[in-house]
Amino acid sequence: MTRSIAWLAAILAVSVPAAAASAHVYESGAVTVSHPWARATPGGATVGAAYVEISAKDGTSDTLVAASSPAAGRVEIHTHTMDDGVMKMRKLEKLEIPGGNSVLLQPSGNHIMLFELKGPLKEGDLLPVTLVFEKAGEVKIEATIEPVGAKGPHGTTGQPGHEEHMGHGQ
Ligand SMILES: [Cu+2]
Repeated sequence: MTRSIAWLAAILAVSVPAAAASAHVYESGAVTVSHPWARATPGGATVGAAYVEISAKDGTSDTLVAASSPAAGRVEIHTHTMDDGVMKMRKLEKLEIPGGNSVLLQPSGNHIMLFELKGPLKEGDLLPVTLVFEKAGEVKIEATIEPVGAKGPHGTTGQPGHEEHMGHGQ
């Protein structure tokens, strides 16, 4: 019940172009997922990546345990590690979200990896992704698809800030 209201609120929030910076935030249980975005994929690429900011309320914690998307055959939680000076991706079985903290998934860091894309991710589209948390359960989000080389959501150049960008225009 609470979750469906939050989901509805999120839909309403992203559908109002002039919405304030609080738009594009999804809440479930103690977990908040903010500013999901993905990079457009070039040509015939069949893999892509999506990024979000996840936080858990003070005094709680949760764990991201899985992800899926109707746009991809398989979705994994990934991290990057340096191995002899070479960046490598490694699958994570889970990603802890400590209470009172915010975990940022971003290029060159933790990310949501999409395999077997059913089509290219096109700039300006929305990519539906379902995140599964141990306690909060499923959180359905829609990632804005940013240009191929984007470093952050909505035309920012890095961290998804909370004040500096305008409405999301969806
Ligand atoms: Cu990856």
